[in-house]
Amino acid sequence: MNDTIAAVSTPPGNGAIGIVRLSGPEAATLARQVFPGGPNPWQSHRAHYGPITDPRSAETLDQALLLYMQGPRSYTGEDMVEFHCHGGRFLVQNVLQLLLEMGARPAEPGEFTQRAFLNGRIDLTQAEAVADLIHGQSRPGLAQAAHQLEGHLSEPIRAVRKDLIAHLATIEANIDFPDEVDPPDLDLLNQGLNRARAEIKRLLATSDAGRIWKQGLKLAIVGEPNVGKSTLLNALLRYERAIVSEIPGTTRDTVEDDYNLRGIPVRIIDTAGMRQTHDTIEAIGIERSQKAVEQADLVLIVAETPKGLSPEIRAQLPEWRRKDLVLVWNKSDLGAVPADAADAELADLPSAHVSALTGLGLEQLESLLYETVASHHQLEQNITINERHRLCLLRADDALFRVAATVDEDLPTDFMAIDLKEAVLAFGEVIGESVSEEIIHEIFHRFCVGK
Ligand SMILES: Nc1nc2c(ncn2[C@@H]2O[C@H](COP(=O)(O)OP(=O)(O)OP(=O)(O)O)[C@@H](O)[C@H]2O)c(=O)[nH]1
Ligand SMILES: [Mg+2]
Repeated sequence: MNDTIAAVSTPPGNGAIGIVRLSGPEAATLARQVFPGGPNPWQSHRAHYGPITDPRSAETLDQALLLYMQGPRSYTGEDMVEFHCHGGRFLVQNVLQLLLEMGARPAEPGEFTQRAFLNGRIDLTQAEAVADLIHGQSRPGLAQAAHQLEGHLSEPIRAVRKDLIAHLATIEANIDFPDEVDPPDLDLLNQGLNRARAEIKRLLATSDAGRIWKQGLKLAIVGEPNVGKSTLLNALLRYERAIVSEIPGTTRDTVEDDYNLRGIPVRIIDTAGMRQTHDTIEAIGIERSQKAVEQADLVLIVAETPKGLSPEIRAQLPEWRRKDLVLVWNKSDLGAVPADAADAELADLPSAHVSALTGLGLEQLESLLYETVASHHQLEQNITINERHRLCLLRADDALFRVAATVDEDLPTDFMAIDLKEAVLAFGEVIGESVSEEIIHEIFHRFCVGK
């Protein structure tokens, strides 16, 4: 962290403005070499206007705004300079190149945010929230990320961790100085363990919603050939994505697109109709249909009124029931009543009557899909945890379970100390208080360069 890093922070391509960033002890000195304008020294947190010039050739590259943010009151906590240039792809690359030639080092992906973390400006959950904000795909997902950036996920973690550290301190003091320090009050310890585990349980329950709002769901449309799967895909997407024809076996390969289900980002997958076939290519397509179901969170089985479900589809139902299933009776414009209306095997499945062709019942189907997801997942959450947090919390919970067992069995306090320490470490890993180099590297390398 002794060197000064530089990167283009706006996406590649031409745009209205392009931002080149510098951070580190030499940021101001380096910037001064290529931006002689404005007062010397620049005022912190003020914009200064002037030319960017190569000092060796006196060639002017651009007229730009320079923003100087003196550390520690900056994103990284170090001295930072941002050049707001005209947003030409080559132009910003030239400005970056000039700064590199003056002595800056190219920043690694996420290195600005990593420095913010290492300098204590933000904790690890806040750094992750920055990435979630950038990659956010839904309004609730963004709201959760913004909340997390404010530190609202760290708060309960810190509180529990602090409480456990206090218990650990008492136990260790008693181990080290048994004559001077009383043994721990086991009732108090048990209460602490219960509170911590209740908090873990509450946080774990939010991981599902976090995944859904931030990463989205996969939805597969399956069924026999010619029932109108591709027509339904097009109707949901509101454009002609897949080929539709009256010939059974039209869709050969899976067809995917992004679809917004009342705010939930959904990857929707239309599949080849399932039937017995001797056609090699169609058979490969049907295999892919099976894979799509396996990978989906939500499966839409399309059937045609009044034909009902074929034996091939029925045979798969027990396996498919492990997913969220919705039954769609299509072609309701033809006026027929579904043959399976009183079918006991299907009675419990949420179902909708639609005409993918005319759009009849489509809104009700979308409501049903949303409700099906909502009924199995607690979608309304201010704060959600991600997979990394989930694994840390599970580890903490295991350790606390062992502490409780040790207390129960009246075992020596040394045993309690070991597992309490493990729980404290796991909590610390969530917020980044105790975290390995590898994990830090892994988290920040998922960021863009320049962030
Ligand atoms: N009347 C009516 N016809 C429909 C409806 N939906 C689809 N069709 C027709 O049914 C035929 C098959 O539609 P597709 O969407 O290609 O069916 P598919 O399930 O994708 O078929 P495969 O790709 O072969 O598996 C086409 O002629 C559609 O116009 C509907 O709601 N009402
Ligand atoms: Mg099709």
